[in-house]
Amino acid sequence: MITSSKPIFTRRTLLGAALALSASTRPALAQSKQVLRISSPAVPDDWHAKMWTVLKDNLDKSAPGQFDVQINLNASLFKQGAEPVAMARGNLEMASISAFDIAKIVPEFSIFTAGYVVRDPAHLMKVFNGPIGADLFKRVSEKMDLTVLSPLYLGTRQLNLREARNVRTPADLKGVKLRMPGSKEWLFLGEALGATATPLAFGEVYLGLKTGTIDAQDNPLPTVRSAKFYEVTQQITLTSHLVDSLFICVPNKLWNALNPAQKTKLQSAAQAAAQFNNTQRIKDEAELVTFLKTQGLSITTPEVDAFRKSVQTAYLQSDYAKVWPSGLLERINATR
Ligand code: KDO
Repeated sequence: MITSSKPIFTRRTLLGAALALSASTRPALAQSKQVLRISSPAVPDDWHAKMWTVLKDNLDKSAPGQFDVQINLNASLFKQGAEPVAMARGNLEMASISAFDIAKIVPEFSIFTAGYVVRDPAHLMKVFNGPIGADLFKRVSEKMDLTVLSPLYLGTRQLNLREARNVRTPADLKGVKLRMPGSKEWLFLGEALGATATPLAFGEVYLGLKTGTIDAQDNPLPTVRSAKFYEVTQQITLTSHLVDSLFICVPNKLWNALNPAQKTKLQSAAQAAAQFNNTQRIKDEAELVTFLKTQGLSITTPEVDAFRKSVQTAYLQSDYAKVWPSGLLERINATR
């Protein structure tokens, strides 16, 4: 019961009401901006984390006031690999999705999870920016409800061992606990390399190497640098087993709601981000062997042909290859 004779609307309540009013008008203003929540497991110092700022700056310039880009790194918003489901549920607007995560839903995509198929970054971009990419991205749209805005080069994956070891062929990795991201597609690659594949999220790899719960991990050299794996490992073995890719995606629902000018601007911002990442990453890959040597790591070159043979045989005999569309491997090989 109100017993006071004071007026109900004091200065404070008026101020409160004014604030509440401004808060209630805020969503309406925000609605005119398309929110783009981005989630990535990448560490801030990695090029494929920094590329999101390139995308944001690009959009702020080309479409001022139209997009609200929110960058979440270190898997702080969604755990690694959970991004496609988060986008399907409407909880995430943008991510760079791995071929391994796409292959879970679009099985023919597993051709890009197989080691020693893509030759180098130029081959990768030619394949995905040409008719092969167009066909496969159509499948991604149909089966995952995602629009691929741009492929990008994650780097060429190399072995990185906690302790120095003579690794010439896959047989030399027998019993080595090689950390791979946690899905059967990744584990298959680890086993094909001759190791005992052990699933672990990216964010736990540094500690795993430090404490010895894993013996090795595989990642491109720029990631070895940015995630500081060189601090807790002694050797890089240049197997170059996977020229790895990611795909910048948005949900179809979001894409279809944009007007044609916004579509063009969003796609070119994604392409600019990917281009920035690719350029920096390729430059880094050429220079990092020297850097890693100065950090005390030994860099060894194995019999790459022995690894290639083992990995290719494993894939060709697997169920993965059974769903590769007839002629696709040949078309990829013939892309120059
Ligand atoms: C990794 O976990 O080893 C991996 O390189 C897999 C990639 O698909 C990608 O998720 C990447 O991590 C992260 O973006 C962190 O660099």
